[in-house]
Amino acid sequence: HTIGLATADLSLHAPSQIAAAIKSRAGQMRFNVVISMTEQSGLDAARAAINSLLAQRVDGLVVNIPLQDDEAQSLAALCQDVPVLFLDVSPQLAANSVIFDPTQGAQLGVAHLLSLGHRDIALLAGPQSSVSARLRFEGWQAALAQQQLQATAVMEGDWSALSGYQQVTRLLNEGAQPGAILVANDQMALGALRALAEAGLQVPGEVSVIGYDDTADSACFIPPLTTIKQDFRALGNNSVERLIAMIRQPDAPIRSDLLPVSLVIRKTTA
Ligand code: IPT
Repeated sequence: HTIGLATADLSLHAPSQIAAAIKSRAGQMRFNVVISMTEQSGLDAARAAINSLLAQRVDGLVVNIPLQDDEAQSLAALCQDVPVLFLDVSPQLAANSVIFDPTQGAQLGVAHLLSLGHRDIALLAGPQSSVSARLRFEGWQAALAQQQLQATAVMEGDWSALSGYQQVTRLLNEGAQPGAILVANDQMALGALRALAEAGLQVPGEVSVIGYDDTADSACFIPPLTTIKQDFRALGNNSVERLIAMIRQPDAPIRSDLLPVSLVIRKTTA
């Protein structure tokens, strides 16, 4: 039996760790995994990836590509009788999905900074073409608004470390110096740490930084990164078990599972 994994760019840390976790759980359950990767965002690239997996006669599909609701619906229709499970869609979508709770993650980050007394908070969001990036960004803004606060600066990167470095360098060059930066993923936080170090700013003494993901390397950043942990191993286990259950019981009702995230406090916040 074979599972098809259609995935976002595996040069990014989160999708590659998710793919590793899926591969490892599938192996334990005696399923093969074939992978099709998209380098571009958008519906056409996702459709091509899924078509290539369907042509290989997979028994079910896991789709870890950011998709709008209408895009996910049309791809689910394309799969016809082959069960499909989405990992990067909105929790509102009526489709089979397993996703990390984006609202909880955003709230945990804001609450941590507020508890440390921060009020001057900048946001470094992920690419707004991605549903998860948007939900994290909106979650931050909602959590700040609850305390009658607004972000003092808003930046957007493309998930890469380099984009985090460039965005924060630009912010600092404009003369801004926020007390804290909420970053939508650990890779961009890595770039932000470099920008702050080059500007001679102490983390966390002068600027606090929170990441998002808790990828395997984040505990080894300088300083070790405080972040929102998405447990990729749990997602791998959960999604493989769900998909195999869907393969065995094709007419089970549609279900959207929300996985909790957690705050990991290390050395970049004070
Ligand atoms: C999401 C990561 O949090 C982010 O860092 C980036 O790698 C992105 O994937 C790539 O699409 S995790 C996803 C399951 C929402």
